[in-house]
Amino acid sequence: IDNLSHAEEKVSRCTEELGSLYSEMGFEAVVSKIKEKNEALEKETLSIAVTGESGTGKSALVNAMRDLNPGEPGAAEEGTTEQTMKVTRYKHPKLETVCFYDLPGIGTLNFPARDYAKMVNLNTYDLFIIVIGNRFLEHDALLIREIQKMKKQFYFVRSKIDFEFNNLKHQNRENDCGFSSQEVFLVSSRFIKDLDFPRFCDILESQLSENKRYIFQLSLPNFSADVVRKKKAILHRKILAAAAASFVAGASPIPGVSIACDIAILVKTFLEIRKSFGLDDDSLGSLALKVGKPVEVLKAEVKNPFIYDITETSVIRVIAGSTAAVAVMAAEEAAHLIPIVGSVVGAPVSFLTTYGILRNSLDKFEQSAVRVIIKAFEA
Ligand SMILES: Nc1nc2c(ncn2[C@@H]2O[C@H](COP(=O)(O)OP(=O)(O)O)[C@@H](O)[C@H]2O)c(=O)[nH]1
Ligand SMILES: [Mg+2]
Repeated sequence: IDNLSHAEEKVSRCTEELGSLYSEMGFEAVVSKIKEKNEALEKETLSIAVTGESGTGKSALVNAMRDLNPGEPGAAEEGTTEQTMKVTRYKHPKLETVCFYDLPGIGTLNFPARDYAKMVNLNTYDLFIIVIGNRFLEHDALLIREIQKMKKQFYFVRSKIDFEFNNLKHQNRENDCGFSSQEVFLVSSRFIKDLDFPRFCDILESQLSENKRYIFQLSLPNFSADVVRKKKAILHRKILAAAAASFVAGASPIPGVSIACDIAILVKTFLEIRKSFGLDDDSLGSLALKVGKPVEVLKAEVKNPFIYDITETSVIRVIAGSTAAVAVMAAEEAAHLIPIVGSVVGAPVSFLTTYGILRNSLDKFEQSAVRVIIKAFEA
């Protein structure tokens, strides 16, 4: 199943592999394996703590990492000088198992260093981002000591680089806090595709466990073709899960198309793919605002009209249009599969059709997503 998650797998190749999995374990076993993996992925949580002095850009960074512009619904308020007095949670707008936490400063009157770990439940976070200003503070060192006791990962980020670029030219990038082996990532929450932000994400994800890595990748703003490619690999798993769900639902043939698959599952999965690739209206509007371009300019890069019109009717049209490729493949595969599966003759067809239709469209969605990004970020 892991082998199947490669983004570039072809449909035929994939069904071939499924076929062999299938003959070893039986189709029901394959389906429950796919379901089990998908449920684990959907249940997985990622908790990212962000801490640092007031004014260093924490709120802006939490917004940027959740792909929210300042002032958008759900965005953290920027520019408040008030110290955070409690842990504040910010959910990711598209993935609610991914949360950011703005932690209050350590060593303050309300949060003495020795009680801090307990008071903010330090052991519940997966990783820590310490946003530093132009100097390293004793508070940061105190916090790191606590994080190290918990054997958790922490990262230094210096933000607002676009703003402070001129000052920074006269400084060096080393920090002077006794943690000089640790890199300080230079980022700007206004220009996330630039400076160290992409590399920061790469390093961060490389240190996460498998499912946490997947949801982190899915949660990222679409700022590069590389991000889109990673999302595609995860969406491929979602497609397998949709096919498994279609099998379990025991989809019956669609009138007029004469192939079996569950339209509701297809619609839901297409919408999920569109959203993950940032091709829905909200995402495009938000991206347009971020890069200061008219949304129509970005929309014009989406060449496939189906992407803007995902309904039961249009999905049936897609199925009808792709019956030549998909249904033939599905029927051929079914011919191999029927002797193995025995009585549930209709079901594997619905699995293969669902898989085939979604998999065929995934490339088109990806191409549009990449075109939009190129357009959005071109000078
Ligand atoms: N130009 C620019 N301004 C930023 C950036 N990050 C934050 N700011 C601004 O700097 C101020 C402080 O940022 P904020 O995120 O509220 O800092 P916090 O107190 O650490 O949460 C706000 O006015 C932000 O809009 C950035 O990357 N670039
Ligand atoms: Mg703040």
